[in-house]
Amino acid sequence: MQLVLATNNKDKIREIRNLLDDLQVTILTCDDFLDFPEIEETGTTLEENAILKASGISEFTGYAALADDSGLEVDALDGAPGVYSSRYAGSGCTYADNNRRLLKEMEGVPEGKRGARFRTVIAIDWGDGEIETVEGTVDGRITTENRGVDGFGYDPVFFYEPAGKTFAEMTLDEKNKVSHRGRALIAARERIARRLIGGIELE
Ligand code: ITT
Repeated sequence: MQLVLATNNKDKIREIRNLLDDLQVTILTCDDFLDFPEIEETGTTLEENAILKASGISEFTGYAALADDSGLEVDALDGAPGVYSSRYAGSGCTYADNNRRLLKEMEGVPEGKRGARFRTVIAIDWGDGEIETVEGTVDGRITTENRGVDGFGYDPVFFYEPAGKTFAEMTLDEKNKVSHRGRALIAARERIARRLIGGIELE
């Protein structure tokens, strides 16, 4: 089975590859195609955007495609940045710009009110008219400063209580075991396994 990862985000590709590594599936990425398109995220929910990306790339490549749309939902900001997480500080902004804006918006918010969650919706367009979606979330809280250098995006400001660390202070394996994307991918693995002819052994 061939499965195209419908994303141009190298950080996501690294995490998704790591989690689907042991499946008998050939993972293709944007690097395997000429003029791999950037699908416009015009939806108003993570689910709509995940489906838009999976379907757009499945149509472009002719293969099954898996897309992830993720966002950070901060309680004190009524769920923002949410579906707009990648461009919170404006179009063309960097991860650092987004974190700077978030920490600014959260200035003065007391410790007990800094709750947040990462949410991922994964859509798989099987290329035969069927589309499936699965979801994963993880709860944490927003720090008052950047901590750690690993991971990407909002990882340096997302404190994960059970580990006593931010996601950027955790290794990729530690993060993948508990993260929104990790949890969504465990569900996605099941769907992929069901499609594999003859089935496979899952851990
Ligand atoms: P694609 O659409 O090409 O997949 P993207 O970066 O635009 O890549 P999203 O639309 O899902 O991805 O945007 C989500 C943003 O949320 C992303 O740019 C990061 O800033 C942040 N984000 C997503 N997953 C994250 C993670 O595991 N840790 C920290 N931040 C994350």
